[in-house]
Amino acid sequence: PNFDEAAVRPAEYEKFEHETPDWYRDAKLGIFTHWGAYSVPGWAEPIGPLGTFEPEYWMAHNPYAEWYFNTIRIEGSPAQRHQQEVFGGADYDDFLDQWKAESFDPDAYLDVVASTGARYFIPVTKHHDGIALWDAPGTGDRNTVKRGPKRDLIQEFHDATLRHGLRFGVYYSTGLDWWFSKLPAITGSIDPNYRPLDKAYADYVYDHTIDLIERYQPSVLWADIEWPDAGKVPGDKSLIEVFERYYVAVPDGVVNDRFGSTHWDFRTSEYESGRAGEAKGTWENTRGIGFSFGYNQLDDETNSLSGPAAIKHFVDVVSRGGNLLLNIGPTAAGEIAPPQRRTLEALGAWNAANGDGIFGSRVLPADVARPSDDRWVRWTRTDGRAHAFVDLSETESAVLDVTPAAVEISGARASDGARVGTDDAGRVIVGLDGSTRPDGPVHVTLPLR
Ligand code: FUL
Repeated sequence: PNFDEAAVRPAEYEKFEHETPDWYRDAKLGIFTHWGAYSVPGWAEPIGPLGTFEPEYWMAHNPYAEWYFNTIRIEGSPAQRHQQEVFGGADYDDFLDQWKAESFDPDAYLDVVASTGARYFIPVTKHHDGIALWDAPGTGDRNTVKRGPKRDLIQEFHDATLRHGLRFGVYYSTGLDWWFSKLPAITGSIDPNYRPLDKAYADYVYDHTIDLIERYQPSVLWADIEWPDAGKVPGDKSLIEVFERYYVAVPDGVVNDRFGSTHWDFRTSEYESGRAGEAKGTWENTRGIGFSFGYNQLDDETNSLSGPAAIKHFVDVVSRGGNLLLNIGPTAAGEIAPPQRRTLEALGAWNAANGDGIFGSRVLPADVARPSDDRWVRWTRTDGRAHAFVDLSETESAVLDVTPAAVEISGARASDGARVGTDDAGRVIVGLDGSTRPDGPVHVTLPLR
């Protein structure tokens, strides 16, 4: 969820305003990873996407498997019954010890990530369950170095990410920590009663964030559910100091909008939630391949993005000036389940062929060409060229709504399997070239005048 737009930003944060670095605007695709003790039960009801349910219903039937520790504490929830039937109502922390990460090879994992064409990778370093994936200060033995996998998973992800030539970022749950705070389960909207706002928690989050910055110099700081209120105001261990130190350590780093109404380099939307903010400035949409971020054994082809659907979602986001942070939820062993793997492979194959019209692109102004949903068409712009992406999976051809004077129609080129030409009325038509349907939108390039 996003922060309250109406809140006023304290003046101390104004000094952080600056242009978003080009690397982030050019990157377009990031890969997220939610991996934790919750990946052991790996169970949630795949009811649908965030942003389409009332909060009370959402929480009792939460499709986010990484929320398992919350959902099983809601009386009468199907997850609570599941926890009773399958695990005899055992403690959540037993999952930390059962989590072995036995098949996890960070380089093999980053091979998959890099093959999608993604330019940055962001693992969860601590989710709302409070378990750190590195030896975080003050966590005692409740981290993956001391228990469960017995590995510094963030260091391993970090090193493999850099070896693969990608930017490394971190997700850290600033706003919720169900271990530190011992607050009751969240049954409706995440109002401040459910969030630890006190100075002790603010200091804890500060120490963790500074430790992440010092150890891993992350190019992205991805907070969630706000910075604790007591740490937002000037003083010892404040968020102001975090930003000061962060931009010194990582001058071209970026931070998301989930610290609160303080400062951000980019806004976030999540599935269908917060999409109104996509119209403004730099933004990133995030979602899982299914309806969960953490691995959910009940997510399958019927409720997950197919390869072509993921490609269309990605192209749609890029055409409107956004980045996509697409999530992988590996199994507790550290494997990527086949429905997710197939989607990532399809996205990667399509990007390898068509990415020249995607990565580094910008929004094409509407006076040059217009998108369409009837016959699905999206546009981008790179140096001197307009790019149309046309879904021909259910139709033989589509008309491009392009201003003739703005492009050189005679210079139009279509990707393999498609052809482009004009009809008697001078309209630009894209059609299939032969009978095989491509695994994603076809790509037409038009020189800009
Ligand atoms: C949300 C969290 O509550 C989800 O579990 C997930 O981490 C998503 C990216 O952000 O706010």
